[in-house]
Amino acid sequence: MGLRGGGGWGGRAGVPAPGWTCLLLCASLRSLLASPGSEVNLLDSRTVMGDLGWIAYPKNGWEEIGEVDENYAPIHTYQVCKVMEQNQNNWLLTSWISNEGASRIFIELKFTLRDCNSLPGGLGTCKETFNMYYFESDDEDGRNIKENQYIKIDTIAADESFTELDLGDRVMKLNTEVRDVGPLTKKGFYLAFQDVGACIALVSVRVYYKKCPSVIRNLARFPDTITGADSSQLLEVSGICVNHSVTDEAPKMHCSAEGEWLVPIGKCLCKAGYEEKNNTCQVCRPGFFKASPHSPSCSKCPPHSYTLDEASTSCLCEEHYFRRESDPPTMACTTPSPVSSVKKGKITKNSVSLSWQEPDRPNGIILEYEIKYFEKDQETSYTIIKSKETTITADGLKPGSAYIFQIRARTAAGYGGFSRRFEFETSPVLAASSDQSQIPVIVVSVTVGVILLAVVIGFLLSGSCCDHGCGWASSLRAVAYPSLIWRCGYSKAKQDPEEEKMHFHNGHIKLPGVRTYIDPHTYEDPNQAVHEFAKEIEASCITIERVIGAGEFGEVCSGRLKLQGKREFPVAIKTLKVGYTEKQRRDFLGEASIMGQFDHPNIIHLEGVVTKSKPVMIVTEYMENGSLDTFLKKNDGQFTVIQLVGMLRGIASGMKYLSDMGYVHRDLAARNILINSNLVCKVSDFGLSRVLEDDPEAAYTTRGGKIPIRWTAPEAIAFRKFTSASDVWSYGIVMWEVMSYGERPYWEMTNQDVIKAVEEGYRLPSPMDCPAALYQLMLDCWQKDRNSRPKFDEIVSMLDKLIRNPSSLKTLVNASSRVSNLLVEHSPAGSGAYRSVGEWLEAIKMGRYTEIFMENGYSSMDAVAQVTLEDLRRLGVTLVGHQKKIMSSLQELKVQLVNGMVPL
Ligand code: ACK
Repeated sequence: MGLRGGGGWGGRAGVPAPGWTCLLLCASLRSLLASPGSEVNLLDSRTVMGDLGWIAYPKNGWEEIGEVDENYAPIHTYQVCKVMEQNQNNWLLTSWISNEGASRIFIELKFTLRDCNSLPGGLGTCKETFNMYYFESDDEDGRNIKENQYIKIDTIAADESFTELDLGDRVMKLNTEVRDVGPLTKKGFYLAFQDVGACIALVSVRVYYKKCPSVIRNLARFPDTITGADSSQLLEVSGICVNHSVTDEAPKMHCSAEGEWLVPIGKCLCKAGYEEKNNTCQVCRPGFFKASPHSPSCSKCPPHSYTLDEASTSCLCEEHYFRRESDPPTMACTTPSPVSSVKKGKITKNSVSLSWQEPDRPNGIILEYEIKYFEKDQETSYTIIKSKETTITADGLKPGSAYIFQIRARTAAGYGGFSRRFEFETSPVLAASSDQSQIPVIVVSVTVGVILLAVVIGFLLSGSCCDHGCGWASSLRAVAYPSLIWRCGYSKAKQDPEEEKMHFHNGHIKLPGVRTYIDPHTYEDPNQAVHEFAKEIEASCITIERVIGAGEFGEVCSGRLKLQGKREFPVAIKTLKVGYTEKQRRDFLGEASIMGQFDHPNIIHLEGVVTKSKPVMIVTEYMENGSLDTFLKKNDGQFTVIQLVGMLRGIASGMKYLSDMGYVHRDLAARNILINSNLVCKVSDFGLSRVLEDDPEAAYTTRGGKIPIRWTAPEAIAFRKFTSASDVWSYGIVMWEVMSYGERPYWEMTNQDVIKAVEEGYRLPSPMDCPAALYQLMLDCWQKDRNSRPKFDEIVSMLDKLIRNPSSLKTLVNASSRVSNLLVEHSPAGSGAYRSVGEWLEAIKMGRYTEIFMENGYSSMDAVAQVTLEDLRRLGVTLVGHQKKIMSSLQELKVQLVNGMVPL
């Protein structure tokens, strides 16, 4: 690569030799042009092909080097080097730059600066900094304003200056500095660079703003969003559901000042007839259906049903196959073997008695029969009777008339087909007899009796419900045909509409809209519970890739699941080790029976179970970052407070769902939260026994139960009072774990000491750098009186409020009160004098920087006391979390120094 064109600083006495800018530019210039996705350039001097239009004042100050690169594209480098002359004041003004609506802009300067020490004789006047200014203006008219009207942005110093020796070695030291300006209130601005006697080459100037780029998250589209004016501002942005999707919970995200999307809340779901694929909703193909937005994907039509249309929400039964209206669309259409042999019994002139045999091979228990009859050739007007018996008497018929009868059976799979038609004739009218004169009396008495009986049964049933009883009652009440209404004394209008809507499930009343958790223990057969709540997956659909951990019952693996008609996707697979006992199998699958009842973005999602082959497996969604405690420890100090609050919000939202379902977790702890690659946290670990056999943290209490003491509310430890309020206590401990990046609650105190300290009113101190509002929330969760603790919905709203208003998170628990609250005596940074810088850094878990501190002259605590944030950045401590940790520990040390505690 070579450069053509002018020689830059060539020929001037006492200034560095020419050519170094050129060397530098050749190496890197065009490769630097790409800017990160969330940054939008307003100006990049390296990409401007023509004249930049910048003005130097005075004219002999800054000058442009007229160089071009190998493509003859100009390289706009400005230089000035009046290091030998007194009183320099050289200005370089840019042309007007539109801010394109952004209220906070960033300026990235790339420059080189000559080390004054290396300049013979220039030391007296030579400078090693220059100044950057801006002036806001709605248009180009602002160009002629005076320099003193410009507002200073900063003094720019070089991290790396160079000497002639460097030049000889051809080592170029390009400095990059970024500054930001905001809030801007006009349409644009000018920048100015003031030199006061340095030797500088300004190689490039890039001005940009940041935006959160348009994304689709949780099926909601979030538009390109320019970041806010304030460096800590989070903009709440509402998402719009993608095509063919509907809102589940209003989707929102927060655009941070850094252009990152944070804290996704809510989601859209593909509407019925559509399924999610690659962030879009794709239509269900013919032969497939999806009944509700909450179903995860299109499913193949169940046996004996079909659909020829796209976007089907249910499938139609094939001819002669049936499904009850109340059956879910996932249920197969079936046909019981029809009733075949129907025999007539007693026949009078007004009635026909019939009896029949139960079908040979009914597809399930026959719940009832439906008998349809009508006068021959009068099919449009018919009567239906429902009966649990295999006999009926149809009365109220016309004498001497032919009637057609058809009978069908109903099983759990629905109605079968009607039997063939059977024809019977009532007796003809004979001459009046004394017998006949009594008929009306008998009819009336029988009728009154039936009415009374039905009313009494109805009354009893409305008071007490059991599975069998209500099934019987609803079938009795479902009869709405005139003949039977009259006979039974029931009319649909008189029924209690609530009762009619009631569904019973294994003895549990399920009210519409309120789903409650069903304890699999209530099932006599636990296998039934598993299959009720978990899909059976064929082992051949699963590819196990690697072991990722050990569970109580066997290994936990990662792998892939390929279901028919779906793309393969990653899953976690819990296996049941060989040689298990029946109880172990039951307990193992119990977790799936529980998990399978939940459907929430912050609860680990069950894909299904493998029970028909070995090993028995539980397959769940895969969470890339594993368990939260390990993840936080690995990434100590690396997240913004908002990111941490986002994690806490997710966990609280999952817990709110569980408590709404009536499920008490009992082992809520960061180790039982999983986190995925989007930092979404999900509650997991739903062991059936709930005596926490598998939790290494669980210890036996005096009452014999095994309880994870450090996470458990006092009333649950003392008298096993586990409630959603005790889960709230545990949630407070999880908050503490998250804010302290996976620190162990109560450190190395023994369980007995923890129980004692908590009983005596001591509480964990605030984690370092913890926003006061969050610590207050932790203390609220740890109220002794469980009724005074906040509920999970209140916690979710409180965290939402904090996320919406991040400035409320700026007030931190201050160092001294943090220590004075420390009733359990522990604070790495406050635990006394440190003998060395290394010891101090180790104590605050920043040991990795010891070498850098020592190399840069911070070898004593005395020297460390002088460290500023700027120094930290210079030392290469670039992670904001680490900077904060070090600075706040220093602050604390200084407070103690003032109190004469720590000899710095
Ligand atoms: O911290 P980890 O990597 O996350 O180690 C444990 C290990 O298995 C034993 O429980 C990991 N693990 C459990 N469930 C999942 C899951 N659904 N996705 C990813 N990792 C999981 C857990």
